[in-house]
Amino acid sequence: MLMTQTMRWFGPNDPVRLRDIRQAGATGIVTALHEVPNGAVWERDAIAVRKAMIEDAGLEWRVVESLPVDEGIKTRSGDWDRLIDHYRRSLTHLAACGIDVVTYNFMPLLDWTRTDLAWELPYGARALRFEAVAVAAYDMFILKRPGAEASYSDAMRAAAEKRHASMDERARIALERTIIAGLPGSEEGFTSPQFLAAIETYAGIDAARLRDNHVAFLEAVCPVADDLGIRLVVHPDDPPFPIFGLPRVVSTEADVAELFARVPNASNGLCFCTGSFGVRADNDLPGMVDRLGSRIGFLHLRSVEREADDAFHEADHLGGDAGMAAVVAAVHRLSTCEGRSIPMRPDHGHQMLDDLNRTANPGYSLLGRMRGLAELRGLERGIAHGAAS
Ligand code: DNO
Ligand code: MN
Repeated sequence: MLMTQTMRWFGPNDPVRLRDIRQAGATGIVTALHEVPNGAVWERDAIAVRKAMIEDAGLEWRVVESLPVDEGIKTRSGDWDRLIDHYRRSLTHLAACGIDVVTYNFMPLLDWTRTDLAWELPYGARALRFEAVAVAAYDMFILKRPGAEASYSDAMRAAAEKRHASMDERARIALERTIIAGLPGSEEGFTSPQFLAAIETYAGIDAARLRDNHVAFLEAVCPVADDLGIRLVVHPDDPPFPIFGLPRVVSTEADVAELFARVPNASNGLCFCTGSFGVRADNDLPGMVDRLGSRIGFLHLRSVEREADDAFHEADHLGGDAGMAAVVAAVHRLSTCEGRSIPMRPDHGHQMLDDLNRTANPGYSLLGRMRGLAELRGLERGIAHGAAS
């Protein structure tokens, strides 16, 4: 069984059009009702209209990414019951429209985080990059988060101070925006004062408490998802370690194994994102595919290259540190064994060729993702052929 090739589409406002995605060779679309505010119900009619738009372009709405989990659920505060009721209703409406894979994440406040959206590669394409020292510089000297110093080693503090001193006002504002204004697909964006206030809402929520809140969410929605035949797949933390003193609890194999042990429902699944897990050298990616197997309902395939000092940049899909051939071989074993075609997307791609002169969502321009998809497709075909001959 080969993977189902999909691409993310941000809806009618995405400069990348459905017909472009079709030409790239994908058959499936991954999208969300991005216009619906966090915590509100996705109405059945709105889902059906978006689905028809996708089908008119000859594609299938294969996966939802994301059905946002409101901060009130993550902090388990305020109108938790009402938010859970909304989540269940949205799932019911999605199932009624025939959509059965729903992605979410449980990262406090920030979704995926980068510090540079246009980092030039030696051959002229541009990549997304994360540098912990830039985050520390922003945290201590621009955001001025109370107690921030305690989050960093002496060496990191010194490097961050130097980095901050080397930036002019424009660079500081650009860094602030890159980190907290909200990358594509993020559910929220902040200004620095808003971000400081939001961090306060996590006072007293440590990793253990966040895990409990995650379990409480799953215990409330998984029985409904089980009945509906929906797989809820959690996207791992990106990057897979705490930032801004906020806990992150979906970063390692042990984290997700614990989640599946505590909530064994069939609907409790994983979006296996190689670019997120792969930032940590201690995550054994092919081994995770082997061991987490049936829990994996969706694949994000891309690679990162780890640099010194907790920095990384997004590498070519078959390059970098992911070891993509071994990952895809493990996926092939899994799908062959279970007889199911797992949806995948090339996750992000480099900005390259004509896309360097076009505006698109960072990480989500067409040509780099098309290149990634083509390489992954070829890799999988080769592996399938080798396995069959
Ligand atoms: C970034 C994405 C994430 C992902 C969410 C899922 O490119 O992988 O924003 O969609 O974390 O909820
Ligand atoms: Mn991902």
